[in-house]
Amino acid sequence: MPQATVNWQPDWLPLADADNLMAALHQHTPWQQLPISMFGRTVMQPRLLAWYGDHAYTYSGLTLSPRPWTPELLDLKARVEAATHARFNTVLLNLYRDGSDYMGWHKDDEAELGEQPTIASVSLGASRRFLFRHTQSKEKREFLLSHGALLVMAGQTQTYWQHALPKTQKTVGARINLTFRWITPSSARE
Ligand SMILES: O=C(O)CCC(=O)C(=O)O
Ligand SMILES: [Mn+2]
Repeated sequence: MPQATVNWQPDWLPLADADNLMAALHQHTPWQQLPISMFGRTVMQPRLLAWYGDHAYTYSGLTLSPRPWTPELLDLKARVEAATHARFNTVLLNLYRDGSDYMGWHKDDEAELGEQPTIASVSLGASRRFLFRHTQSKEKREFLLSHGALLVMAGQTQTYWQHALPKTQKTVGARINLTFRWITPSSARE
């Protein structure tokens, strides 16, 4: 991909580990559905989420306090750090309950992520299509994110490409996605 650094490992997590993690996270995570303001209107997000780690997360005027790391998430963080040679201090969990839950086109370019963030995404459960679209050329790329896949976005990816997880008409079960991020709180930035 031009002007991007993307690494896709479809069978990254061993199947038994992926199965155990999917079951545990699906059942035990305190999932929340939050409102988002779009074009001056407030609607519910088409997915559930949970936020863990060392720093709060601010988006669309909402600040989410972090939940403390769990043993499962710390273990997964260590494995993701070993695979990517990067460090992470927070993780966003998204639960797509079925094919009608989705995430629209966006960049992960919030100020607290800094310039050229490395974001590591682990997928569990139902396979879903993940799309990239170049902001200028409109060129598209597609990856299938299946149970146990690791997708790493780094370098200039968030500057030049948007990404999305589209709805699907197919009958699909639940999918959980975890994006590990390094957040620098605003108080620590100049
Ligand atoms: O569910 C996914 O694979 C993508 C999630 C995402 O882009 C995000 O949380 O910012
Ligand atoms: Mn994103």
